[in-house]
Amino acid sequence: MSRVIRVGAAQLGPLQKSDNRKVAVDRMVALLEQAGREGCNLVVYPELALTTFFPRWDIEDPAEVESYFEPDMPNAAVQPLFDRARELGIAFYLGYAELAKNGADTRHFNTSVLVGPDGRIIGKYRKVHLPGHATFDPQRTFQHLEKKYFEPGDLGFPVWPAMDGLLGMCICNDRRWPETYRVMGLQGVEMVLLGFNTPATNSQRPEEQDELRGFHHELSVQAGAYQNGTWVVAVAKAGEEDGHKLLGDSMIVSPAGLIVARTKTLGDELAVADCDLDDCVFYKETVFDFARHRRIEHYERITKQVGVVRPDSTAAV
Ligand code: CDT
Repeated sequence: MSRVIRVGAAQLGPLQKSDNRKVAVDRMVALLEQAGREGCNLVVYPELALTTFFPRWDIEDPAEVESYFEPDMPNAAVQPLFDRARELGIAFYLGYAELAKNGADTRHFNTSVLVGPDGRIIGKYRKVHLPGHATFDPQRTFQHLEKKYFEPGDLGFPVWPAMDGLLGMCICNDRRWPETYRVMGLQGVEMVLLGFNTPATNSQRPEEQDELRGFHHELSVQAGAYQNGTWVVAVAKAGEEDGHKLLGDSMIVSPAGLIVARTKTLGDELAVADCDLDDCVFYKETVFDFARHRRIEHYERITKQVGVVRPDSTAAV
């Protein structure tokens, strides 16, 4: 039985503050149509795909903050995407800002869903590694207030049986953390789907520009793929949003850690690759056969300790 998934990495160009959900959804449906013509079974969209990357602003009006969040998924604005994907029989990953309601209690997450070819939500992931800060930082050239607008995800890093394989999700900054991939790797993940919005400059180090930012992006994704013997599909919202530049370089990375397809522009663009899930097997059964080679007796610090604890320099040797 062939386990090839034809994946479309559906990069979105910029979404301005003035763009409503319909602008985003129309563009996503256009990419979906192209993916259908190219025979894709799975389409991956970016993080926070329905709006501009609002955490770059310190928004004070609670109503304006709430306007970026989705209380329901799907909802009327995104229903055309769900409907068309179901008609075409295409599964998809979608990132959005989630308003989770439990009675009067409301919680805010940076979320993604995996939607099956039948239009049903197979799985939900809430971003664990929130970058940035929680209050206005005057030292930065622009803000990155994810810690103000979202709480850390509470669902862990599950892996779902889907499309004859095991699929996992993460979001943007999660890709920089080896733990993200390893926790999914330990569940046998064969394809990690991830959307991102990565500023093209470092707000705390303006001389750090696209080239190094792009290198760190590729380094993190390629290492995560190889070290866990898994495909990784990383998809950007790219280009200039209200004067703020975001990286492009959406890519599909093989379990060998190789980039097999990538976008070339900073606009709406589809990069397609045939991803054979059986390509994971060699790595999972040899160099990264976890059961044979991992030495968990030496890994205790990874779950017991958050920050760095240096050896006490005054201790006797
Ligand atoms: N959206 C998001 O998570 N962006 C972060 C910026 C961090 S700057 C190193 C990212 O990892 O791309």
